[in-house]
Amino acid sequence: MTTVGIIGINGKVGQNVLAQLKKVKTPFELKTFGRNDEIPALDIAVLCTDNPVSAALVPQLKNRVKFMVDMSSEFRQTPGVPLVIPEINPHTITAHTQLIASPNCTTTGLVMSLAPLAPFYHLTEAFFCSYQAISGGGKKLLDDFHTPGSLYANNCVPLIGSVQANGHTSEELKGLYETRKIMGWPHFKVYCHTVRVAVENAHSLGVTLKAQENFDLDQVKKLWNAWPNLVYKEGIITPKEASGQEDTFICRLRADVEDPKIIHYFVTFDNLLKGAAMNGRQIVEYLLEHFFK
Ligand code: 2RA
Repeated sequence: MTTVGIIGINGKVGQNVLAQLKKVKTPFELKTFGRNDEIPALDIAVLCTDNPVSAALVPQLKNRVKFMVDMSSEFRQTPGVPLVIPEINPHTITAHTQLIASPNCTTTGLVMSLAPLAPFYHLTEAFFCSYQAISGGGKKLLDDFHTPGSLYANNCVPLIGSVQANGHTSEELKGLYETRKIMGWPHFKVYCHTVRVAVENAHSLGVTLKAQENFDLDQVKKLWNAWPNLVYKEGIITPKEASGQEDTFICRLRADVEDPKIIHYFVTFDNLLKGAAMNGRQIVEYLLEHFFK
């Protein structure tokens, strides 16, 4: 029987991945480990660990684990490590792949909206402003949010991650570089602001997207609705409804007032599910299906 191990079972990500792996229909043997436990030989290991722990574990596990799925950002830009959203680029995993990275949650929301359009439109650039939930900052930020006088209460805070030498935050640079890697578009432009808002769970993005062709709004809605785990809603949908759901939702599609090659829309999705644990589960499902039958 194929063995799947979760490493880092005591953290929030580990617990969320455990809940997700319980939904997998293909039979496998599940093992769980704390981040300091001795890890035996495994077919698949899901690393629910922070960057320094993943960085230390990956070389140690290389000879004992066939596939490693890393939920941290440590290896996302490493050449040869596929950065995978199973609805979009599962083909980047081959029998020779050993390490797979699961992407940033905010980037996931954006690329889920781009991928269905890509075969029909030559997309050239995207701008987004994010409205990111407190849960994206983990237990520490949730505790802070619930403490009287928190900066995050009744507020929006335009700083997520660390500010880099060029003035952009690490979260904003993930939006640019992870989008390029997942879509396989090294020159695609992404302009973004990432902002934390006083919403407990589910991230949102206001997106502006440009193509070389005029957009057909009815076709865009159809393409989104035909894509797995993606739903276009007439009217509005907010993070309150998206929280706890596996689908990524889009609403408020409209053409630009002056340029038919530009559209504007709103995306909302559960950052802990499609933005993290569910994506990890989908990668494991893909591996079980394609490499262990
Ligand atoms: C956040 N994207 O929301 C991050 C979580 N990895 O803070």
